[in-house]
Amino acid sequence: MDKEQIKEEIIKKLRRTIGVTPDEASNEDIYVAVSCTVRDLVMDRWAEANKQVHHSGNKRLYYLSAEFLMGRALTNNMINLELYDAYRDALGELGFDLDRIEEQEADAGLGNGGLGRLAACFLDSLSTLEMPVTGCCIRYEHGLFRQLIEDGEQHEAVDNWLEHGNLWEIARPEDTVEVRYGGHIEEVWTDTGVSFKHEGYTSVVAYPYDMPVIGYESKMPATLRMWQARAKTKLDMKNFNRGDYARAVEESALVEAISQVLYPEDNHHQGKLLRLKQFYFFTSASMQFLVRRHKKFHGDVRTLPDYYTIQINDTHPTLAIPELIRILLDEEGLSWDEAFDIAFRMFNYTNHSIMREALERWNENLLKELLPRIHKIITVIDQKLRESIWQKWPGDWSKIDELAILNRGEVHMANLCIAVCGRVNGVSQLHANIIKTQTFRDFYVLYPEKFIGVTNGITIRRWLAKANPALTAEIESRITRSFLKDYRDFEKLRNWEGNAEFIEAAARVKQENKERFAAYLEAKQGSVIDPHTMFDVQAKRLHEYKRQLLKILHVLCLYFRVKDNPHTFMVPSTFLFAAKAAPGYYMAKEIIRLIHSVAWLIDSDPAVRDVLKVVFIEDYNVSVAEQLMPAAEVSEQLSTAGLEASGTGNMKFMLNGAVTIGTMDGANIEIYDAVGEDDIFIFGARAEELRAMDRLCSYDPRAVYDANPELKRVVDSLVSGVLPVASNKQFHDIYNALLHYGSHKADRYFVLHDFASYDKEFTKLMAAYVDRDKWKAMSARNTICSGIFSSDRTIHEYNEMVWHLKAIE
Ligand code: 26W
Repeated sequence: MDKEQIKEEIIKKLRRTIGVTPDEASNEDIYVAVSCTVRDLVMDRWAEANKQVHHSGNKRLYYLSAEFLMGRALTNNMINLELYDAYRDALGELGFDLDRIEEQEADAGLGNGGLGRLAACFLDSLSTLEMPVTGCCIRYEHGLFRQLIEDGEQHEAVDNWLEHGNLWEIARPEDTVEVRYGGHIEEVWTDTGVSFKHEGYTSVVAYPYDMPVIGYESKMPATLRMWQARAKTKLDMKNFNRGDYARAVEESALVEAISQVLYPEDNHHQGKLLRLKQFYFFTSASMQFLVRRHKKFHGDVRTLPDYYTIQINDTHPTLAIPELIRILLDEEGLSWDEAFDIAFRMFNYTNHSIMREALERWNENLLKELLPRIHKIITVIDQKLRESIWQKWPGDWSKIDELAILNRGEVHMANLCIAVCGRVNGVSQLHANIIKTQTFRDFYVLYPEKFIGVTNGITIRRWLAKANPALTAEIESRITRSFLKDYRDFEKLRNWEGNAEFIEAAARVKQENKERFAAYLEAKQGSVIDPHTMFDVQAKRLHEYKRQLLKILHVLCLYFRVKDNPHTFMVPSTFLFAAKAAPGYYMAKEIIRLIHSVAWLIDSDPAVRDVLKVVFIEDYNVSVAEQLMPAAEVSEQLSTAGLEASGTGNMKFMLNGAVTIGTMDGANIEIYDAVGEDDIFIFGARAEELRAMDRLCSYDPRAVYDANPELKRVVDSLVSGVLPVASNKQFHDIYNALLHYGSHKADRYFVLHDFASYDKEFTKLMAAYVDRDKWKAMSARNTICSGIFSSDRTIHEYNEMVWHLKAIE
């Protein structure tokens, strides 16, 4: 389509779908009309592609994930259809600004953080690589909460992303399935053996909506299938007729609660019944649908593994395994051996966190009561696993204790995954090694061939072409646009390494992006920042292991230095924080409060506020990240070594030319390998050092504190009264977490330990920053070396090692 055709189509949609003329249309009307025209184009390709997969018998990936953090669709789709410029011009001629139109769309915030955003990037890459995939998740009525800051504290408001409807989804009533909970299992004996009858259950309707996700110039859009929970009958007429209206709708409300809301805990497992219902809900629906579709096109369930491969995104969708086995046994009449064999060939599992509190374990009785048949199947898998453990380590009960699925009244989901899945992967090289040598050490002895590492990636369509069009233009004018389709072409940028013109051009773009971001932030929340200061950014979920605390304590340290000595060397800096804390995570919320307190302290001090500024960016989400990444100059990646599985924000910053200051953790290590020691700032203890300290209980934070007067002053200020706080509430709990508790538990995340090392490296970073030519070259080199972090490369590796899909011709 060209500009004129686009104008025509938009006007037609305005008239026919909305009933307004262009001169009467609001931004929202235009958003709807424009989206409909883009959707039409996506739909055409989607229909063709799905038909081709069904008939060609190409293998399809089912990517099961409790979260898909999609963000907005409209302009991303335009870019991937290579129609962005045409649309922008067409709209301009109609008197509309595409940037304003874009803002009409609510973010699809169906995820917490890294795991959910990774799933979204994967769909874009899979489609770009023309590989067939269906992502399966829950259609949460409310995604991740909106963050409000009042008096420096986080409050939560409900996310209403569906309020104005969702143009990107299509209901598929014909694919509705039923999911059953509770009840009991009757054994029925016949001549041919035993079969099982589920009785007394409660059923929930799983109602699907599909969203097409189109990659760059793709003929194979991905499908995101979102399941909504519905009651079989909305209204219980018996109660209604008796006049009991509340009771009449009560049951349906209870049922529909299943897809009401995304749980906001990240990296922290709590065994809530509703959450277990959610997980079974979408995995059961997805497996029933998969089997149904397979039978429709290919007949025999025994050939399932030839047509489908399934990826389990962390353990949340684990119940898909016993659910598929249940369908094969109870509904398709296969034997245990046949059903197991099929499951063993279809499932794979990605681990995303080694934090103890992230490992999912469910109370066995809870699971048994909610899902009696699934429990029974898990018992049989557990039995099989125990047999292989016993064979490997005869007589060693401690191994069984550690590796069994059912143990001490709990169901260990990771163990179930590893027992059944063909491949188990970590998400960075370090993380894959930790999994093999620590977290799942004995499993690695039992099944060495299963364990692999596939380093995460990010889609360069969204995180470069969409977020940073100016930098994209500079790159494209040198190496053409082909890298958007073929990630290997990004390497051509290496020829521009050290090229003064490219370096200057990238620096000019960075400055413009900083200015645009400053304007954006002022409009968004009234914060005024100076685009001529250094933009230093830490943006990620708030978690103690990510150590936002280390950063803010260091800012306090800088504050005291400037205050004591106005001539101290200091790069005028803006420290930007963006982070949501889980609503029930007290320490994380305290850290948000502290960041605001330090911001106020500096703002109120004329001696310091011209060189230092702290701003907390409210309500961080995908769309905010798209504005932020291109403007960042310093990327803060401070996690305690060994605890950040990969990180993907680190890659987004690098791609956009920010220089990393970070620990040797997760993918930071691979960023270091890619860019080389001169263009990154590495600090802090290594993972092995910290492990040794943990093992020997040799870390003494108080000794660190006593030995460093500057650090002591900073820590003391948490409780001394110098920090401005609402209602006189100081920061005793943070202070105590650093110094007190039983000695072995104080400063669990080694903040004080790494403080001096961070400070030293930050000083080096500031020296590099003022050497303008040097810094610009560093920044450009970070972009140039970031090609391996394309999620297209990640998908390529999964495909070689795990899925073996064929691209559609
Ligand atoms: C059950 C509670 C719970 C909820 C979410 C446990 C664990 C999670 C996620 C797996 C946490 C998560 O998002 N992990 C992040 O995954 C990213 C993608 O692989 C990595 O880049 C991050 O390092 C990792 O923290």
